[in-house]
Amino acid sequence: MSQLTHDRPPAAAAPLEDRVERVAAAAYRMRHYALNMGEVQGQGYVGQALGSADIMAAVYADQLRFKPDEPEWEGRDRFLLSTGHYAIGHYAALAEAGIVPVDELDTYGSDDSRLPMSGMASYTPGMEISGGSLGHGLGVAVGIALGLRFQGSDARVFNFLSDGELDEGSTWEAAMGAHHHQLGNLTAMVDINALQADGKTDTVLRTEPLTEKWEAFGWFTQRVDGNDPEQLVRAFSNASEQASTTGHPSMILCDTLVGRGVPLLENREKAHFMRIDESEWQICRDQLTAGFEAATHEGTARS
Ligand SMILES: Cc1ncc(C[n+]2csc(CCOP(=O)(O)OP(=O)(O)O)c2C)c(N)n1
Ligand SMILES: [Mg+2]
Repeated sequence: MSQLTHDRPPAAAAPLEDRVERVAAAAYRMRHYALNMGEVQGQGYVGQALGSADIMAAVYADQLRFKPDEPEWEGRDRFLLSTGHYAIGHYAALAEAGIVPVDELDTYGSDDSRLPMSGMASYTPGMEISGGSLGHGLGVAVGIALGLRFQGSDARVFNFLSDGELDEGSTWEAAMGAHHHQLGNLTAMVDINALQADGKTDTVLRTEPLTEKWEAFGWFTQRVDGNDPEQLVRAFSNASEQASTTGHPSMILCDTLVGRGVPLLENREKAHFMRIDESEWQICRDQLTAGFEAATHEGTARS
């Protein structure tokens, strides 16, 4: 069982460096979980899970209020995964959070598993929406954030989007709605991995300049290295501070690297859906561990 059993956000009381360390350690474990799940099927959206692990770790280990034994607790903050294909990364976060048992990850993608390859709300505890049809998450998030406000709840809504979802008009309609209704209880993150199913984002549909666009839509917007736990933790703190002072919805644009943490996978040509040889999984795990240990050692040597 992880230590993330909180009905108060852990960010509230801890010094910045403790928060960063906790997020980095959670992301490291989550990357291992994702590799283990990928190995069960021999393939999958492993690159996205590795690339977005720091973002999801920052949400689950630093921001979210939830009760692991009571996933539908009314006072919980809502985490909405717009992108059903990122479910493998979300399952890793749910395991780290103690909402899904770590042992259950072995059933990933199998018949009768609660962990199907695309995220589905009716199967998995802690999965708020079924996000297979891209471009709907932010609209649902706006509705939930509005509903919570009508109910007088102080729960927050977090929506995780991919950069491919910015091709969808529905995302921008929702963006306008969030600003119109001054949804300060809504924070969205985009995993800008510069990749989509059909190729690189800038060759499919150019969406830049993103900071300017989100600002023009009335959102408090920050752009960070989405693989840097410290930048993420600081951005989430700024977001909640802004929300309470201005009431604006918050956008955190996160530049990430597909496969992050496993050099063997970081520059794969076919990165959207990866097939990984039987012999490569252990190499992936070893590379992940070596990278994390080197970074931890560097941190210790510096301090
Ligand atoms: C509305 C909709 N259109 C198309 C798809 C098919 N599809 C599944 S994943 C994907 C790529 C979307 O971009 P992104 O999420 O950025 O891809 P990734 O970074 O994971 O490669 C597409 C087009 C879908 N699931 N829903
Ligand atoms: Mg993408």
